[in-house]
Amino acid sequence: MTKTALVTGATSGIGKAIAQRFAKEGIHLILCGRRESRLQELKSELALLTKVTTLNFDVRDRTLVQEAIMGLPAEFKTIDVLINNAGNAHGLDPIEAGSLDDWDAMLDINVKGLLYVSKAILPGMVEREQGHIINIGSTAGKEVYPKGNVYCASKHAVDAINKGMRLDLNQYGIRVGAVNPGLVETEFSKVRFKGDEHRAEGVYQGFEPLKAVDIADIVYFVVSRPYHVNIADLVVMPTAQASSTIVRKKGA
Ligand code: NDP
Ligand code: 8X3
Repeated sequence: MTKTALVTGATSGIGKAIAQRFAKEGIHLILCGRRESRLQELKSELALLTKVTTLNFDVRDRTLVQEAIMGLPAEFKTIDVLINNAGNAHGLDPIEAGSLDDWDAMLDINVKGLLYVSKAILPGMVEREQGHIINIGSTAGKEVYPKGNVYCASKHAVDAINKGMRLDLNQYGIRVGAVNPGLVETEFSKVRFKGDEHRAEGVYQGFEPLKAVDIADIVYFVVSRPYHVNIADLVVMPTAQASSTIVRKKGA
C-alpha cells in the first residue's frame, strides 16, 4: 500500500533529505515549511517521482497549522507517517546572557510547534488505529552541553513527548519513535549563529560530520520496517563524535 507522509521543515537540511528519500520510494508527500519558493522548487523536483503537495505555515501559529492540515485535498487527507522535524537552535549563549527572543523561538518552534502539528494529525491516526510518528530529537535531548541550555531543554522536551506519545497512543496501535542525531551539516548552525556563515562552517571543520542524507536513510529504514516493529529511540552520531562535547578533530 502506498503511504502518505507529512514532513515538517522540508525546505532544508534533514527534512528536505527525508522528502527526497521518501520520494524515491514512491511515498506520497506533504511538504511543509515557511519558505514558499523552496517548497515549490522541491515539489517540482519530487513530483517527477511521486504525488506531492505543499503546506506553507509557521508551526508556531496553531490556527494556521490546524487550517492548513484540515484543508488538505482529499487524496492527501490520510496521513500514514508524520515526521516532526521542523526546528532549530537560536543562539549559543550562557544562560545569564541568553536572549528572550531566542528562548521563545526554540520553545515555541521545537516544542509547541511539534505539538500543534501532532494535534492536527492525531485524530485521523487514532480513528484508523494506524499511523507512525517520528520525532526528530537530538543528542541535545539526551545530554546538556555548555551554552546549549534552552536548545537542550527543548530537545529534552521532544524526548519526553516522544515517550509520552508512545505510552498514550499504544492503545490505538500507533507507532511512535525518535531519531536523535548528533552533528549534521545543514543550515542548522547558520540559523543558530544568525547568518554568520564563517562561524557556522567552523562547527563542522576538522572532522567528517553527518550529512542530511545519512539521517534520511535511517528515517526511511525506520518507516520501512514491518508494522509490528517500532524503532522507539535511536541515537546517531558521526564516528568522530563521542558526546556533545567530545569530537575528534584533526589538528586539535
Ligand atoms: P535546517 O536549518 O537546515 O532546517 C530547519 C527546517 O525547519 C527548515 O526546513 C525550516 O523551514 C524549518 N523550520 C524552522 N522554523 C520553522 C517554523 N517556525 N515553522 C515551520 N518550519 C520551520 O536544520 P536541520 O535540518 O539540521 O534541522 C532539522 C531538525 O533536526 C531540527 O529539529 C533540529 O533540531 C534537528 N537536529 C539537527 C541536528 C544538526 O546537527 N543539524 C542534530 C540533531 C537534531 P522554513 O525556514 O522554510 O520554515
Ligand atoms: C543539534 C546537535 O550538538 O549542535 O541538535 O546541539 S547540537
